[in-house]
Amino acid sequence: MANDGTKTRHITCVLCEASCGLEVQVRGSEIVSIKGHAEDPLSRGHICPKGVALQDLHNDPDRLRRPVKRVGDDWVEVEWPEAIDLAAELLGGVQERHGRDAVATYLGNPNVHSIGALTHGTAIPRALGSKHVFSATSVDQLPHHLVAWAMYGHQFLLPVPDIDRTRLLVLVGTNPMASNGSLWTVPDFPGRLRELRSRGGRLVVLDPRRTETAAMADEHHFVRPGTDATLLLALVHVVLTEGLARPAAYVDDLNELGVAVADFTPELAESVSGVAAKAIRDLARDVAVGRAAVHGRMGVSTQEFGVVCQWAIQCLMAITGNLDRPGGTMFTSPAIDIIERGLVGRGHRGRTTSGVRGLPEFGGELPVSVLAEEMAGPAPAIRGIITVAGNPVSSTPAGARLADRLAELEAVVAIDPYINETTRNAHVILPPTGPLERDHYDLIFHTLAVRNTTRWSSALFPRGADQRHDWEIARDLVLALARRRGRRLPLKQRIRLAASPRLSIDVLLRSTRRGLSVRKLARTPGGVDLGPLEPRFPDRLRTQDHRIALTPTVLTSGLAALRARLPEMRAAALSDDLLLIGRRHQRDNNSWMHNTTRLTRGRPRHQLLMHPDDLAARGITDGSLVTVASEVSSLQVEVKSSDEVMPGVVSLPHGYGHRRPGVRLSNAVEVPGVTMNDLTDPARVEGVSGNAVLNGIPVVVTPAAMSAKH
Ligand SMILES: Nc1nc2c(c(=O)[nH]1)N[C@H]1C(S)=C(S)[C@@H](COP(=O)(O)OP(=O)(O)OC[C@H]3O[C@@H](n4cnc5c(=O)[nH]c(N)nc54)[C@H](O)[C@@H]3O)O[C@H]1N2
Ligand SMILES: Nc1nc2c(c(=O)[nH]1)N[C@H]1C(S)=C(S)[C@@H](COP(=O)(O)OP(=O)(O)OC[C@H]3O[C@@H](n4cnc5c(=O)[nH]c(N)nc54)[C@H](O)[C@@H]3O)O[C@H]1N2
Ligand code: SF4
Ligand SMILES: [Mo]
Repeated sequence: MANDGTKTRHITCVLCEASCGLEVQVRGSEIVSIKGHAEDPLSRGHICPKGVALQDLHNDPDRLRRPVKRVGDDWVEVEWPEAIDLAAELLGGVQERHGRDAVATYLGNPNVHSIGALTHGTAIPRALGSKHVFSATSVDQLPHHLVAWAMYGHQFLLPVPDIDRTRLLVLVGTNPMASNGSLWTVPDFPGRLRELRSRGGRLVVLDPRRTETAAMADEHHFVRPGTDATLLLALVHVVLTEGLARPAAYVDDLNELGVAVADFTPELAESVSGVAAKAIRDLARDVAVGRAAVHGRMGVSTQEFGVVCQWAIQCLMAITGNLDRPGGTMFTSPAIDIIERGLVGRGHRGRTTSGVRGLPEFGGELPVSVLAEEMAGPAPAIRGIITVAGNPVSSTPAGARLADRLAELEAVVAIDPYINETTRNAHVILPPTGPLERDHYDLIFHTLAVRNTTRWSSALFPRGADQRHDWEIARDLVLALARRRGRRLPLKQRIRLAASPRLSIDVLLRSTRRGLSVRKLARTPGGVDLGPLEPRFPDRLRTQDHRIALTPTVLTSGLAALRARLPEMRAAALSDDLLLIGRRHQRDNNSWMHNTTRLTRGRPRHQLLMHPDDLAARGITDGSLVTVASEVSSLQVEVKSSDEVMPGVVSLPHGYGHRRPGVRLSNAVEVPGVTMNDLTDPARVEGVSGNAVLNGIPVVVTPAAMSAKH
C-alpha cells in the first residue's frame, strides 16, 4: 500500500472473450488507474479502451442498484424481497394460466462473462421447465457447437488456433483487431500477430471488408458475403485431389468426404466468391504444409451456410493433420475441465421443435429467430419472458417486431442493470452487481484460451447492502418460484443454490489435485500458468469410438441447399445488388457500453460503409442520409464512402440506435446510429442449425431525399 492509501489489485476484465488480467490502483472506493497486468501469463499486459471504461460502468448513475417495477410509465424502486416475489408471481402466474411453455427465457451474452450466472443462472430456465429457452448462441456461434457435437462428440470441443506456434494463420470472417478474438481467448492479439510475423509466419484474411485485421495481413481476399462455403469446400477439394491429405489415424471417411466435395472446384468458388481459383489452390497447398490454423467466426457463423463453413474448416484441419497439433488448431487442458466434469452437456438436437416453424432445438435451446413469432397470433405459445443479461430487441433479427410483442406480454421480467431497448418493456427489473463488485473465474474462457492458465479474480469493491449478485438473484427467484408452487426443492438442489460461486469453484479447484484452491489463486496475481496447449486427441474425443467421422449426415445435409443456391449466387456476383454485413469496433460492446463518453467520443462510427463506385452508380453523395431497405424493413442512416468494403457490399455495426422511447441511458441516447437488426429477417436462418443470418442481407440503398418523395 502506498502512503496515500492507494492499493494495487489484480482482476479479470469480463467485457470480452480475451479475459485480460488488469492491474487496478484503488484508493478507498475510488479507482485511481486501470492498466494491463504485465505479469499475467495469459494476457501479458494487454488492455483495450473498454477495460479502462470499467470504471465508468462502475460509476454510471444510470446503472440500477436496486430493483424497479413499472407503474404506468414510471419506474418505482422496490425492496428485494418484494421484487423477487413479484417476478415469481408474474412468471408463475403465466405458467399457471397457460402452461409451462408459456414463459420463455432469453440468456444474453454477458452470462458467459459472469461466474454467478454460470453457476446459478441456468437454474432459472430449469425451474421454469419451459421448452422456450433462447440465448445469444443462435445469433452467434451455434454452428460451431453443432459441428463439434457431430464430429468430436461434444458441443464444447472447440479447437483454438495455436497462434503462438503457428506458421500460417488464416482468419475467415473474423476481425480480432477489433473484437479481440472469439471462441478464441487470445488477449494481446496485436502482439501475438507481431510475434508470428517476426518468426516468418503469415496471416491470410478472407473478408468482404478490409478490416483492421485484414490491414495487418500478408494477404487479404475480398469474399462476396455468404459464399465462403464454396471456397472452404474448394480448399478441402484441392487437398484431397492433389493427394496432400495426411490425417491422423483416428480420422475416418476421407473417401466419402472426397465424394461430397467433388463438385466444389476452385473455379466454382471463384465464380461466386470472387476469390481467384489460383489463390484458393495456393492457400490449400500452404495449409497442407502443416503448422497452419484456420479460424472462422461471425462472418462465417451467422450467414446462410454457417454450418457448412464450420464443417469445411474442421475437415480441412483434420485432413491436413493440423488438428490437435502444435501450430494448428488445438484443444485446451483447463484446470476445471467443463467437459470432463460434465458441467456442460455434450449436446443433443431435435428433442423439441418450435411451434410455428418447427425448427429443432440444439442443446436445449430453440433458435432465437422464432421468439417473436411464438408470441404472435390469437393463441400465442409464449406469454411471458425473463431476459437475463440480454437485449434481444437490439441484438436479434427484426428486433422492432419483438419490441411490439414484448409490450403486449402478460409478464416481462429482466435481470439487467439498465433500462434499455428491451428492459423498458419489463414489469420488474432485478439489477445485479457490476463487474467490479463481484468475484470472477473464467469457467468458459479458460476452455478456449491460447494458453492453459487458471486465474481467480476477487471483487474489487464489496457490494452495497442494497445490491444483489446475479447468483443471489437466481437463487432467490428459483426459491420463490418453488414456494409459489407450494413445493420444497430437493436438498441437493438447495445446497447447490446456497453455495456461492467462490465456494463452488473452490471445491472444483481442490478436486483437480493440482494443489489449487481459490485462496491460492487469489494470492497469485495473474493466476497460475499451466503451460502451452498440448495434443489431446483421440483421448479427449467424446465420440463413442474415440474416432472422427468426417461426413456425419447432419453436416453434409447442408450441401443440397448450397448447391441449389449456386445459380443465384453466380447471378448475384455479376449484378450490382447490395449485400449488408455487420462490423464491430474496438470501443463498442454489442448493444451496451454506449453510456460512457470515454468510449463514444471521437469520430462517429455508426455510418453505413459503401464503396465509392456503388455510391456513384446511385448518385449518392458521401456523408448524405440514405434509406436502407431490406425485405423486412427500412431505415435511414448517414453513408460513408469507403473502399474498405468490396463493391456490392455495405456494412453497418449492430448495437446502435438507442433513441427509443423509455430508454434510460443518458449518454447512449445521444449516440447517433440505427438498429441494424431492424433490417435483418427472422425468416432467414441457417438451414441445419436455425442460426440467424446476420450477414449477407440483400438491401437496396437510395438517397433519403429521393425515397422521401415516393
Ligand atoms: N446484426 C447483428 N446482430 C448481432 C450480432 C452481429 O454481429 N450483428 N452479434 C450477435 C452476438 S455475437 C451476440 S453475442 C449478441 C449479443 O446480444 P445480447 O445477448 O442481447 O447481449 P448484449 O447486446 O451484449 O446485451 C447485454 C445486456 O446485458 C446487460 N448486462 C451487462 N452486464 C450484465 C451482467 O453482468 N448481468 C446482467 N444480468 N446483465 C448484464 C446489459 O445491460 C444489456 O442489456 O448480439 C448478436 N446480434
Ligand atoms: N470491441 C468489441 N469486441 C467484441 C464484441 C463487440 O461488440 N465489440 N463482441 C464480442 C462478441 S459477442 C463476439 S461473438 C465476438 C465476435 O468476434 P468477430 O467474429 O471477430 O467479430 P466481427 O467483428 O463481427 O467479425 C466478423 C467479420 O466477418 C466479416 N464478414 C461478414 N460477412 C462475411 C461473409 O459472408 N464472409 C466472410 N468471410 N466474412 C464476413 C465482417 O466484415 C467482419 O470483419 O466479438 C466479441 N468482442
Ligand atoms: S480486450 Fe476484452 S478483456 Fe481485454 S481489456 Fe479489452 S474488453 Fe477487457
Ligand atoms: Mo457473441
